[in-house]
Amino acid sequence: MTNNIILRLAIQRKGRLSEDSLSLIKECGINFSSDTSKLKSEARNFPIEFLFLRDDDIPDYVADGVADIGIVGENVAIEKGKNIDHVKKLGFSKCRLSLAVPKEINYGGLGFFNNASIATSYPNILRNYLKENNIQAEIHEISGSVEIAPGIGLAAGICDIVSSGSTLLSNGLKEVETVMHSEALIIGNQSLSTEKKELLRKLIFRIESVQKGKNSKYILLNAPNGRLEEIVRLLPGMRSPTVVPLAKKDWSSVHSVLNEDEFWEVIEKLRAAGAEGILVVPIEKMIVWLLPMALYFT
Ligand code: PRT
Ligand code: ZN
Repeated sequence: MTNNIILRLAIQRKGRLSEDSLSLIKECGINFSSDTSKLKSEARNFPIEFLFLRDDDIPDYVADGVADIGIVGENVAIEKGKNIDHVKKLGFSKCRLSLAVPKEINYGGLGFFNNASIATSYPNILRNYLKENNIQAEIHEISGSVEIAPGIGLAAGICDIVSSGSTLLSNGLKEVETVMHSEALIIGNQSLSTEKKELLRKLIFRIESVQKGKNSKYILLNAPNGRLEEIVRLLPGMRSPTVVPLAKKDWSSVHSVLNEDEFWEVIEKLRAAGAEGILVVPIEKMIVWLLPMALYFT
């Protein structure tokens, strides 16, 4: 038992990470008040407390142990360079950190940035990237509205977060290099007690079950027994498909789980193999012990 031990999770108070972070926790069956105007909130049915903070402060709080874990963009986790564990990528708030230049520039490669100045809010990531690529550039650190820097003559280019690309476009810029890809990430304090690690393991187990469910579909179909072998071969299932006889002679019902990525391709093959009455049902949660999580906790 983990009596009175509470895991403290830092979540962005307001911004691009907040909503998806809160929904993910709720999908894990954890009930709490998501009123982020408060500083803290405690769950009613899981030993976890939420701290609502600015995303830039979260790596510090986690490194110092004020929070045990936090959800931030990988870009922030890496930029802050704190001693924290990167526990689990969450698959939302996907974006990239890119170099961009005015669209009229005839860009011929990274050499363009030699002896040029680049405006960014990510000086550490940019410095490493330039070093790895042997480029000598001057880094102008600015905290917001980076995209206006070339237009006002502050820098030749910028290094900033890009998602749809429309901010660059509306500021007359074009993306020329990707420095890193980023998504939301759970970070963790490096000296969590055994009890807190156990709570974190439980939380991640739930998160992975929700994510796996979202990426999978439950499929039911009818098949003539003569084609069963071929159809079963197309459906891996969690272990193997379930096959039950139909009331109609020489027919069976086959149930299985399909991954979203291979879904349409397999459906086509099933149809060609004689499957009929195919039903597809969403899966709320799928309980599987996944390897990356097992590795983190061993
Ligand atoms: O107030 P607080 O400090 O907590 O929040 P913030 O304003 O610093 O961060 P926020 O909420 O903007 O972003 C939080 C995290 O979301 C970032 O650290 C990224 O990991 C991730 N993320 C995903 C993004 C974007 N997409 C994004 N599009 N962060 C910022 N942007 C900005 C970008 O800076 C640029 O101004 O959106 C603009 C570009 O978007 P497009 O779609 O026009 O390309
Ligand atoms: Zn921020």
